[in-house]
This record gives sequence, C-alpha cells and structure tokens, in this order.
Amino acid sequence: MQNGSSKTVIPSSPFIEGAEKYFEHFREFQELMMRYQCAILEVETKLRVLNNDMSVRHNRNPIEFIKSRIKKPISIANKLKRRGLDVNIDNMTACLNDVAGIRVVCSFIDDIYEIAEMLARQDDITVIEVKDYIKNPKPTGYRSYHMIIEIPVFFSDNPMNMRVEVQIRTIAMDFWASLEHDLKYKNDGADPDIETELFECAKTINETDLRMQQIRDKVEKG
Ligand code: 0O2
Repeated sequence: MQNGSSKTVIPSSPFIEGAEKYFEHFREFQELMMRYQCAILEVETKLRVLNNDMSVRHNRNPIEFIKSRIKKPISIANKLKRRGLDVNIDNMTACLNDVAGIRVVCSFIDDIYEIAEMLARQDDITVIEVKDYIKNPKPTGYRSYHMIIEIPVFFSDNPMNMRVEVQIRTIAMDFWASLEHDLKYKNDGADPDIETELFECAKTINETDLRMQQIRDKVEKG
C-alpha cells in the first residue's frame, strides 16, 4: 500500500482462474436460460392470442390453461449424461430440444389438433419434429401431442432461433400424466402391477375423452 492508496492486488492462482472460468460459464448459462425464457414468452403469447381469437369469433376457448417451465440444470445434466454426452452448453443447445417447455391443456381431443395446426401455420414458426402420442400412445399409456418448434426471438444484440417443446393434451390426459409421473417415481419399479393398473387407467381415461368428444360433436350439430 502506498501514499494512503487502499488498492489491494490479489495474486492470480489456479483456484482464482478456475473460479473466473466458472463464473464466465455461469454467466453464459444464465444468459442462455434468459433466452429460452423469452422464447417461452413468445410462444405463450401466440397461444393466448389464438385462444382469445377463438373465444371472440367462435365463442369457445379451446385452451383450458398453459403451464411452462425451463428444464432444471440437474435434469439437463442427467439427460446429457444418459445420452453419453459431456455436460456443456454446446451439447445442451445442439442436442436437447426440451430446455424450454410449454404444456397446453385443451378441453377436447379435436382442440389439440386445431391448436397444433394454427401454431404450425404461423410464418415465423418452424416445426422441427412432431410426436403424436395420441395416435401412437407410449407403452406406459401416455398420450399427448408433442411438437418441437423453432421461433426467432429478437434480443438487443441480434435475433436468435430458439427451440421450444410444446406438449398439447386434454385435461384428462394431463390428469393421468401428472399422477402417473408421481406414482411411478414413488413406486420405482417395486410393484410391476402398478404399471399395469396405470396403463388400464390411461385406457379408461382415453375412452372418456373420446366419449366427451362425441358428445361435443352431437351438441355442435344441434
Ligand atoms: P419433464 O420434466 O417432464 O420435461 P426428446 O426430448 O424428444 O429428444 P425424449 O425425452 O425421449 O426425447 O422425448 P419424449 O419421450 O417424446 O418426451 C419426453 C417428455 O414427455 C417427458 O419429459 C415427459 O414430460 C413426457 N412423457 C413421456 N413419456 C411419459 C410417460 O410415460 N409418463 C409421463 N407422465 N410423462 C411422459 P421428461 O424429460 O421426462 O421430463
């Protein structure tokens, strides 16, 4: 310290260099998460616009509610590891399509396809992949319509194409998926009959969804 100056010079060390690198990566990760969050905002707005438009012009709301989430860092790391990939930002952006996820819960099965079609038709949306687990349910009984879409988001520096997974399902499919997710996690394969029972419940729920759709068709025909 000289002439009353209080500036302290911290000598560099491998620990400090490591910490600097960590914070540099952390900032990069945080910035990317902000970008995924903005992509969610854009897609959610589009969905709300569609619902409002349908409400005013056709007097019905195909969307019951929308939930969105950014995948947790631990889930991102586990998914990359499961695929035999290194846990880093490049692999996350290149290989994971569901870092940004939106779940759209509709009233009827037909609403799902209508919403999916209206979203896919929009000029600034590119559909990367569609998985129709309603026409082809998973062996567990899981039903839902999954779309991976890409949307340009205009940030202060430049536009970026961001990927978002959109899961569209009925209230009944959502009810099953939420409970099955918790019960499967708690059971953890201990009782194989549980999986069979959950599969049977999915079938019953699907039958109800189909009946509700038929009732709506009858009502709308008058
Ligand atoms: P979370 O926290 O729900 O997001 P891809 O992502 O397309 O490269 P992946 O992961 O095989 O490959 O996609 P898949 O199987 O098409 O969809 C995965 C997601 O669908 C899961 O996300 C669940 O949300 C849901 N899902 C798929 N199968 C089932 C099922 O049997 N039961 C329930 N409850 N949900 C299911 P994550 O990654 O598991 O986590």
